[in-house]
Amino acid sequence: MDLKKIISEHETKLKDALKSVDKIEALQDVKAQFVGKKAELSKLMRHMKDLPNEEKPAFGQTINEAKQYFSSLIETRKTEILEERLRQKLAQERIDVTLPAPDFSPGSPHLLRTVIETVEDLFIGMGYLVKEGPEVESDELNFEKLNLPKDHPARDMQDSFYITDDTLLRTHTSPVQVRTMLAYGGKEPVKIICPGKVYRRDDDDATHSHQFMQIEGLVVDTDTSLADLKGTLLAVAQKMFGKDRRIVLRPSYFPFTEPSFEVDVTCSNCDGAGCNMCKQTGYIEILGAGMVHNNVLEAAGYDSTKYQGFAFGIGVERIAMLKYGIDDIRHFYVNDLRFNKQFKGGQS
Ligand code: 2NM
Repeated sequence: MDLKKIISEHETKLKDALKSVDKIEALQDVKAQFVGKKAELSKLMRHMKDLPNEEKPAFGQTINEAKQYFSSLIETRKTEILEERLRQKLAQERIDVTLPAPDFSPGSPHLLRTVIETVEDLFIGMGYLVKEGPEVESDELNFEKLNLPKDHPARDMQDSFYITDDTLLRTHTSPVQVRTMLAYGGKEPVKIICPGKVYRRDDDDATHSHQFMQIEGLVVDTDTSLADLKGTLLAVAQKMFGKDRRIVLRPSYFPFTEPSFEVDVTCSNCDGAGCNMCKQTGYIEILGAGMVHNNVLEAAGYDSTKYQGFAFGIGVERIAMLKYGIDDIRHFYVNDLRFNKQFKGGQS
């Protein structure tokens, strides 16, 4: 038996096989075929027993060396295949940084959020704190402590969503102000605004919604006057509608303030002269306000002989509609992106 010749024949076959293999899985088969237990080379070992003793070591060594050599050929091919696979993967995953960026359609804040934040910024700048509270409120905090006892006719003004006999969806954010006054224990001055969602039983139409946003403000201190209220409201009007605006206070009625006012701002379109936008009046109503009723101060633990307060309530939708020329309050709630996207943080 010419062992060298047999090995050399296997070597040629192995090299041919390796040339045609380009998958790791197929390489496993080649490995089994040429160096595994069932490989031809391994079978040659059986002839060892027929050889004279002195030839046995050399015979075995030759076969083992051949196997090692074959294994190294297979390993080399394996490395080549893996490198080729990696090359292909990298080529496929190559990122073309010169491609135009996809339109990822960034979101924008809701217009009501923008208006609330604009008003918050103004008041934070004047030293106010922003306070929030629950939307489900007690009758006690939503009405009773705001000078609206159970039989008060003004409760009809705000038909509300009751959950139980004494819990309801808040009809204004005033209960947050009551909570704050109570928490201050009738001792500390109060200077807060309370933005948030409120609910009133109403038939929805272009100017009414059963759910809307409000920002209420409250200042309580020992030297608070109507002049402070008026200056504060002028700052709001000018922040929202331009620095040339003026305001007038018209007498009105709210159960929680005395005196109470409706506040009008000079029309930003005609500056008070009268035009279509202001229905020829020169003024547009923007909010309600007043000096906090003594009953409200007392119910919240403040001595009304020492403390006075002013308060106001702003309808966020109304301000947004006036400022941005929006004709239907329902636009704010239906989430039609064609509407929402027109206001990128207030820049329309
Ligand atoms: C308004 C108008 C007038 C108001 C009163 C209070 C409180 F809690 F201090 F009594 N908060 N907000 C108030 C006063 C709200 O909205 C049109």
